[in-house]
Amino acid sequence: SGTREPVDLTNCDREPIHQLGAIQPFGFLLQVSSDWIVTRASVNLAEFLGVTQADALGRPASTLIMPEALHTIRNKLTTLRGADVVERVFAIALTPDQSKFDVAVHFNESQVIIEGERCQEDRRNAPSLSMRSMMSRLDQAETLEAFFREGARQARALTGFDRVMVYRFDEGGSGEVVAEAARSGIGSFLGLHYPASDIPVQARALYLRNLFRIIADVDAVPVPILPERDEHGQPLDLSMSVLRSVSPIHIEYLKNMGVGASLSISIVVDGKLWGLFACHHYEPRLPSAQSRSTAELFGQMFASRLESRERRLALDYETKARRIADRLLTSVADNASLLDDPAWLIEALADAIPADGIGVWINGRLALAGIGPDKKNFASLVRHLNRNAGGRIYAVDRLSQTYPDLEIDAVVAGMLAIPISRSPRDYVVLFRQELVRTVRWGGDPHKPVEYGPNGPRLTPRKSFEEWSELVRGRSLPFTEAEQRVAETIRVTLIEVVLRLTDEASMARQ
Ligand code: BLA
Repeated sequence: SGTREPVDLTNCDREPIHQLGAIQPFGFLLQVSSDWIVTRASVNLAEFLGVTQADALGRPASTLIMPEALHTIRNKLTTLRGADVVERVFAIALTPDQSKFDVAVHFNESQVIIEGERCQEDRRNAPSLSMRSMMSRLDQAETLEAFFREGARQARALTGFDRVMVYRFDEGGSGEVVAEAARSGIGSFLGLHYPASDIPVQARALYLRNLFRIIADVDAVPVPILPERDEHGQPLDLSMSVLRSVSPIHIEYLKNMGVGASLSISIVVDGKLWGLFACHHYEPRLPSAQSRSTAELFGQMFASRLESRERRLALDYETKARRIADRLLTSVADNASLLDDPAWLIEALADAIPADGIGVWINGRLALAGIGPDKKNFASLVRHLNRNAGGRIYAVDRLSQTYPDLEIDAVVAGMLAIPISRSPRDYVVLFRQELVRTVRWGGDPHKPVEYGPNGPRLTPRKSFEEWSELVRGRSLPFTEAEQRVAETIRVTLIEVVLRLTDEASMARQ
């Protein structure tokens, strides 16, 4: 509508993408009231049901869809009122000519949304993998990386898309391509990172409710649903719609990449949107409704497998970290001079808290391995820590922003300080390098791109560059689990250092 504020690159997280009032043309949409009178319809209705949108309004649905079919659809509905669930009926005849449709149906408050598309069961060329064998292949993957790779491969086998990526969100909503399965010769996005704005916040919220998104043809002309406003002046909420049309900004993004069709399947772990299977095809592509359902189910199974893997990994990590802390204690107790050997310490901690540098500061003496500030700047860092950290574990991922007066190499971006004496004086400090220097680049991120009407920003390549700018001077954050482990190590080291100081002072007496 003309009253809407135009969407551009600065306000796209406010675009009401669930209320665009249109669908993609590969199906029709009907909204009916609780007494099954048509209250809205897509203007392409006649192509599917032989009745125009204008004629359909105000008529009982049973005059458009055969009563037996309507009965089947209605039966599906009774069980799911109120829930965010879409039910499906495959290969059902809706009209007397007996042509088959795949139908999706869901409640929108008291109204019912019916979406239909022509059944394409004859084109079912997807290999008939059983869910069970797919899961067992996933379970055989030994590492998380192998698990993601296998997931991407299977999602590709199910959808037939040219490129399938496993895209993982981080805390702030930016993300990384952590696995990829692709037709050969189309380059790779593996390892690339993108800013949060590429999948704006309302889209991420929507994908948590509606787990499957198909954009079948980027050149498709959206089909309006009329009337646009109901009698209360409200637009239609298409959040749970299968056919929902697409934001022009996102269409632009896909076109700038040369993509013809896009599909994404949500990966929900512990109730949060962990990531997506993001799939591209370089031609238009519409998998059958049946295989889309299978792919959606696969996404859910994958996510539940991932959830238990992550739990197990967290447990393993804590156990391993406790062992490392124990080993550290025994080694240092046997040989106190090990504390003067930061290279040994960084190695000993590598599996628990990976870092690119370590500084051990005891009695004003500095031993440094890997990256980190020089003695003078280390001393002023220690003064800051003495003032602010209060004897506790302290982590930052933007060192130069936190302490602008330090003169340190921009490569040193993250710090985890572990106070190791009762009086805040001695420290073990771990350092991490700037994130943009540690990312693996898949393909060539500087490859030239074509620009569209919305400018050069709207491609993954350009977005990667923007992401790189966003994270300049930042490291991978030290996680909560890592900080808990650091606390265990702190307690261990305090004992050791205390004993060493006692021994030293006794020796002096
Ligand atoms: C949606 N953006 C998406 C989706 C993905 C991406 C996967 C889900 C829909 C789909 O499957 O196509 C982003 N796609 C990526 C990324 C890669 C990829 C990062 O292949 C990396 C390889 N997008 C922008 C900007 C805006 C924007 C600047 O880059 C807004 C100004 C909007 N993206 C946008 C919107 C959607 C979206 C509105 C929702 C589309 C919808 O479901 O209607």
